[in-house]
Amino acid sequence: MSNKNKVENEYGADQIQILEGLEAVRKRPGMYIGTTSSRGLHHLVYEIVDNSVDEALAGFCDTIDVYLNADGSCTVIDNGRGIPIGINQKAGIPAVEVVFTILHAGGKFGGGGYKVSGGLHGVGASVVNALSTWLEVEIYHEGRIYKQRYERGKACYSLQDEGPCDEDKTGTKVTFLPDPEIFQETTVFEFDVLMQRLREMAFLTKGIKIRLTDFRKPEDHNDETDGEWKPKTREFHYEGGIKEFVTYLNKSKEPLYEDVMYFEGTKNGVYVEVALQHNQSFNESVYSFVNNINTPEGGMHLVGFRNAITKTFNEYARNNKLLKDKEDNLTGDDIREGLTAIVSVKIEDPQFEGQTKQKLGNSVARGAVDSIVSEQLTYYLEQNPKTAKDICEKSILAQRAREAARHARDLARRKSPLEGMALPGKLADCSDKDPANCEIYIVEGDSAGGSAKTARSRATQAILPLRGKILNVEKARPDKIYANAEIRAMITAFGTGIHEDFDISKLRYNKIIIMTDADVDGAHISTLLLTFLYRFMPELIKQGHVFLAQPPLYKLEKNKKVWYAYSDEELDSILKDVGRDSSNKIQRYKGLGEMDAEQLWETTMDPERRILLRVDINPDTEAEMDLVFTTLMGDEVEPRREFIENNAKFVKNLDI
Ligand code: TSJ
Repeated sequence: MSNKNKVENEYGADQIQILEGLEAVRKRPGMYIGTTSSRGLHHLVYEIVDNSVDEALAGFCDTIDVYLNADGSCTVIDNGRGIPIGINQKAGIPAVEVVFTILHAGGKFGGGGYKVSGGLHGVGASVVNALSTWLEVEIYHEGRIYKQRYERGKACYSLQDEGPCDEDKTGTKVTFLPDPEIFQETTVFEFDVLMQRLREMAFLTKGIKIRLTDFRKPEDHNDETDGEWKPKTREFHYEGGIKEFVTYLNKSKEPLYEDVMYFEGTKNGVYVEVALQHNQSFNESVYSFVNNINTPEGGMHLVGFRNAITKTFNEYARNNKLLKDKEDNLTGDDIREGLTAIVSVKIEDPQFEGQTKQKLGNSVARGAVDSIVSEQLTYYLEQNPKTAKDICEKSILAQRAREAARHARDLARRKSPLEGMALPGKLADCSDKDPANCEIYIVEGDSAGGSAKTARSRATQAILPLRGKILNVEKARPDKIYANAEIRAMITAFGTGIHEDFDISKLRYNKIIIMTDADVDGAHISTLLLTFLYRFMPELIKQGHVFLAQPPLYKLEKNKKVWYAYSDEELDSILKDVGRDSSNKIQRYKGLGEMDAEQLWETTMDPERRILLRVDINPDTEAEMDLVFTTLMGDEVEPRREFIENNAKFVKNLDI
């Protein structure tokens, strides 16, 4: 080693807690990364990038590059100080080797600033190393390059001085190849999945520049694309941070006022950032983060935020006579109607609670968010009376509509099958009483509904035909939504209730299957239905109960034999096999209605033969899913057109 004289940069040796060897990680990877599915695979990248983000938060790095390499490996490079290379006193090896080979509790080295990688991942670089076939690290420090390689967690050689580099170049480069022995489902990184999360990280860390570049060529590329192929690259850089995140989330909605409010401060060791803007819709889209990781179940920071805005707006409305003395206070729900907000806190030692360990438990965060938001929002409202009045007036309208909605909802609830009331008349229910065996097809149109009723397996398959246009819940007032017959039919049939009354244990069907025509109108109806489910019963989607049926696009007959094709590619390949000639009459299905009951059963409903797409939400980037639905269903036509043109992305969110 040629770096003996560079050991002055010693740090935190004793604070690294050596817990156990990397063998344990390989034996039980799920214990360390939650899952070895595609989600776990992508967490490896986030884990490495988190380290660079920490370096940026400490003020020493402003650019992070992520490469997806042609050999399936992933590279992360930053321009920070470089992982320290000095000998760690306790372990007797360079600090960088400690980072990669010893399972540590994370956290403490580095000192100063926040070690933000916590929460669900934040397991450390050693876990990534343990789960990689190989990993290489390069450190650029004082004009030299230091390198080490590991295989399945074990160092291949001790840290090497690889020679000179540019004097003022500093940073860390890590390249790793996920081990297929561990990630048996898939070891292929998805550009779009990484892009969403890296964009989110860039929003959450204002000023940082994060680039993602895909050097992988499409496997089945042909000669035409060969010559002009270029790596795909995206760059994310937001000086405004979460303020720009809110603008991004509201981009396909109509803002109620121009400004995005932004509040920031540190109290009792908690760094708090909040950005918010109301839009003309009726949905609440508030997303909370702790140390850059989203907290779908909220927790103390969210409680503090809600408390602060409820209190502050009521105070403002009273003081300015927007609420009369005899009128009721606005509720939190009233004020949050049409609110898009990001609540982001950074805290030294986050405690996660709840069933899925995603709910922030530190009560110090409640007080910090409450006091910073209350103080700065009060000041903002005083300085911006027009905006303040617009928000109060919208909330007062919401308050009035809430009464009407509650009335309508009570009616819907009383009709709930669980309270012994009738199921919707047009529902053809199944006879099996165990929900685990049961599924419900939501079918567009009476004629297709009729075929489906004939075709179905009566014991386990229920059919609910829906008539006419489905209400767009992105645009309608809550009272109108609850009064809608189709919506009420679905709510009563599913049995779970909605919003805060939602109870998954009352679900009457294990699978909810949306079956629409395989054309543009059918896709539109599917998205309307998905939007309803996402806004009213998101857990149904999150817990994997919602599916899209896949009716075939073509039927091909030749010599009394029949084939069905579910895509143009499939039709081509069938034609290749059976031969394309005048004796086959290809039929293109324009709608479900063109199929008789038997065909519908064979192609779309028979559990043995059908294809179902499971609708899924990436829990790592939930806020972005909100954007998918608002883009598809919102007021602005242009983003929707763009989105539908680019609809491969949407299909990516579906799993077979
Ligand atoms: F994951 C990882 F550990 F492998 C990793 C760490 C991967 C990548 C791409 C970058 C990093 C990383 C670590 N970037 N920057 C740092 N910085 C430090 O580790 C560091 C440097 C100096 C000091 C100091 O006190 O002088 C402290 C720290 C934590």
